Amino acid sequence: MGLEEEIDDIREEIASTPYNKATEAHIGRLKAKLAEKKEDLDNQGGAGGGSGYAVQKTGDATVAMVGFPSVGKSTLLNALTNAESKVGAYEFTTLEVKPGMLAYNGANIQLLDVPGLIEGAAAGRGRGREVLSVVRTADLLLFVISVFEIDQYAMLREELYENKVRIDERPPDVTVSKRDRGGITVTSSVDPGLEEQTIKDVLREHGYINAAITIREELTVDRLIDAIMDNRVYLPSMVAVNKADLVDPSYVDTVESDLREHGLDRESVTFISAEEERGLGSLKERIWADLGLIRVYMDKPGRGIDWDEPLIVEEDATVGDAIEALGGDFDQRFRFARVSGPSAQHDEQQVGTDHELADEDVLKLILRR
Ligand SMILES: Nc1nc2c(ncn2[C@@H]2O[C@H](COP(=O)(O)OP(=O)(O)OP(=O)(O)O)[C@@H](O)[C@H]2O)c(=O)[nH]1
Ligand SMILES: [Mg+2]
Repeated sequence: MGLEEEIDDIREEIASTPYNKATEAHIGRLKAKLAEKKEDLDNQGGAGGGSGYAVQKTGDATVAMVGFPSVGKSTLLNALTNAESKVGAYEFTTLEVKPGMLAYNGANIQLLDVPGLIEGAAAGRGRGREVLSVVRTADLLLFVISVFEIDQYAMLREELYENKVRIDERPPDVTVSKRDRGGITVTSSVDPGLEEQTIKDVLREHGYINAAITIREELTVDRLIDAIMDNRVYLPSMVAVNKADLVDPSYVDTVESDLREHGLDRESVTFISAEEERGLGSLKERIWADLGLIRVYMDKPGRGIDWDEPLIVEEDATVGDAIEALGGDFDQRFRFARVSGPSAQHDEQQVGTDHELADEDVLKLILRR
């Protein structure tokens, strides 16, 4: 029997087994086996992939735009960035990942037009893998869907899930460590939501014989498997609903109920028209907010405050993180810093490396010579 047939068989057995306490461990074993077989399948004919799609990550952050053909990804990329991506009235105009740079709040945000996620993945593992490898490295996913085809959202999420991308989810709070002896022991600080036998069986199915697992959240079998497999990526996402210019007022109710069906609503998405360049201000604002970046204006000795090119760091960054982002030997020469602005109690407050910065702070480093 080939791997694909084996996978189909396991899938069928899972689907036909009712889920209850008595069958939980059995389903756990099946799901763990399925995850392993899928991994084997993905690793078959491994060498191929990589070329063509390999896009260098640059800038302060990277946003991957995913969407079906012809939803307007290239039009949006062109409207938001310096890129000149080909736009077409037919499907599959864009066959490779196209980068563009969005300048916003003094930051350089790299936008990637990632075409053919669904088709790429369906057309062959090699091709799909190339597309997905780009998605996996992004800091934020921007789903671009057409206002007339809201259900594309569910399909995109499903395809990403199948390909080990977890969206708007935190990594499971679980640690597994191998040991030399003692079998498998389960420790949990909360009710793990699964039978101990299930947890042990799933671990065994993944090849563990002696191991200690510590669980700090309520799990499902799928989340337990995610915790054990170390190749899941966890990405935040947002949704742009494009072609809003084509919506007739009488169709708005339909759009809203379509959104609700997918757990979305008018507030959680951003309506845009890439073609007519509408809604793009809100979209940019939201990208910025979701990336969770802050601007820190450096007060440079003898040159004053650089208001044009702030240092861009993550929102919980400390003075120490800022120094690291600056590079060079500032860390060795650091004596103290002076901070003015939102995070400071008063202007030029003297702080150390563990002071947490806020958006639009002004930072002056006092260094040893
Ligand atoms: N009315 C309207 N048309 C749009 C909008 N955005 C894109 N289009 C049109 O939709 C078609 C497809 O746009 P593209 O930007 O090429 O779409 P894409 O998502 O890049 O498509 P692929 O590269 O094939 O995956 C073109 O004819 C665009 O002019 C919009 O906001 N409103
Ligand atoms: Mg395109």
